[in-house]
Amino acid sequence: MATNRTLTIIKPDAVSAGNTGNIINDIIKAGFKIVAMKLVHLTAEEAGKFYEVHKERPFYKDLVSFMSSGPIVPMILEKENAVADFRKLIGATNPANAEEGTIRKKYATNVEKNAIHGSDSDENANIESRFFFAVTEEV
Ligand code: IDP
Ligand code: MG
Repeated sequence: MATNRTLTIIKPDAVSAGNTGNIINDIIKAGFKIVAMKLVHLTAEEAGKFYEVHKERPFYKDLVSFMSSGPIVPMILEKENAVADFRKLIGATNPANAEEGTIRKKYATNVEKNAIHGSDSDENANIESRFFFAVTEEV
């Protein structure tokens, strides 16, 4: 079942570099509507919980430290085919492999500090939206 919402996070590297406004502009220009948004600074424990699926990966510890290093901007976005279309808009995990014009190509520094998160499935869009927001309906 395809839903029309996804969860994104503008990551600490992009927020601290002053790219929040430009990234939000790209998201809106691509046809996404912002349904919820806030600025929050996660503790290491909270960041660890958000990325729990990656806890066996070699980069987990660094990722948790990076994601709790400064403020981030999570948002729930709405658009037809939101999850897949948003993954396309942000580009590959490693900006070196990201297509021209994608958010990661434009704003990411490297495979870890890659500017932005996008849910990888409708199920995770729901779980991740509930992590940050008091969502009462199916995302
Ligand atoms: P995704 O964000 O494109 O879905 P995932 O594989 O789910 O990529 O990884 C989650 C996050 O972990 C990435 O966005 C990136 O910040 C970080 N990451 C992924 N692979 C590596 C790596 O090989 N080295 C360091 N950090 C990584
Ligand atoms: Mg992922």
